[in-house]
Amino acid sequence: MLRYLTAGESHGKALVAILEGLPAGLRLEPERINKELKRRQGGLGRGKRMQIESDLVQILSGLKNSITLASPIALFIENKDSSIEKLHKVFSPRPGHADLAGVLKYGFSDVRNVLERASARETAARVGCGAICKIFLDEFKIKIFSRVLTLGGESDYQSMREKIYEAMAKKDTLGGIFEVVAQGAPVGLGSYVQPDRRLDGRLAQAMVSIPGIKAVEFGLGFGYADRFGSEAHDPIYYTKGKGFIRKSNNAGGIEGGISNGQDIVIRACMKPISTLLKPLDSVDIKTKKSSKAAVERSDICVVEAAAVIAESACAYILADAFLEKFGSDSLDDIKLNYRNYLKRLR
Ligand code: EPS
Repeated sequence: MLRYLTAGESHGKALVAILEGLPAGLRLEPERINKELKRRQGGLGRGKRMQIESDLVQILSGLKNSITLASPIALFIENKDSSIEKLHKVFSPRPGHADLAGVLKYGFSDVRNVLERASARETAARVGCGAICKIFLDEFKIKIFSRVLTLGGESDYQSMREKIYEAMAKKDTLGGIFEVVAQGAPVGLGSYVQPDRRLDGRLAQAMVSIPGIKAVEFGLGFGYADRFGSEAHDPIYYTKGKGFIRKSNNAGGIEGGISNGQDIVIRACMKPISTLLKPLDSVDIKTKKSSKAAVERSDICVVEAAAVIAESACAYILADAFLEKFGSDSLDDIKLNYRNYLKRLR
């Protein structure tokens, strides 16, 4: 139902996105999108680039009087640092980045041709689209939150801060684990009937497509591996007022690729940023001689930002699955369909 494309290089003129498939009749104000863009720019361990950029969106199409027309929505986010034409060439690929695989794949002689688009700056455009999906989901009281669980192996705020300072002092970087929770999603989003319709599969793809994400789990996740089935699954009960209920949520809100009405709980692991101020061994792609990897201005840790991006990724997938189930042309029609569905469930 929904689709989006983004374009833009990290130090190009701007980031743009086209989001298509939203129904007519939804009120969109840029302030709400800007709030999400700002959240993405923050967090412990952000580098100097975020002092330069203050991402603000312009909505170029798809609206009249701030209301969606069901036509494609085009977003534009300007880069303050748009120095792409003046930036120096890069010859030593960074281990962990797209640099080496990218130059070999596309036949480039300058790693910059890869890193400009592979940069996580692209995620500003994605968050723009995700913010709009959040606004849509709000109409149905579906809310998405996130929190950082660990950072460099530490789990309380003070230790996380100290670990970041330690990484800074050592000229190193850090990753971590975050959790995204979607509350209020109805039973019935996604399907088991085809592999590509499974909601968890779709969410996993969206999570792992965020730069730096190396693992994802739902509910109990890897914890399922060492439990008996009797300890792992969520027993089903029924009460007249509430209908079918569970007293646990090990499934993380998804069974058989379908949302089951419980909170959808996703956790993801982000690797440490691959630009190191004390660089790892690499090879100069021109001379083929040993060298140290390129050092670019970078962040120390972006796990908090990744959690915000993951909220957006989750919002996009849930909005897509919602439109698939309840129609996608007019917000009023979708609301009627949704009310009817809830009535049938009761
Ligand atoms: C990034 C390198 C840094 C990050 C950037 C991702 O940019 P710069 O090289 O301009 O300092 O700050 O992230 C963003 C710009 C952003 O908006 O998140 C990289 O190489 O991936």
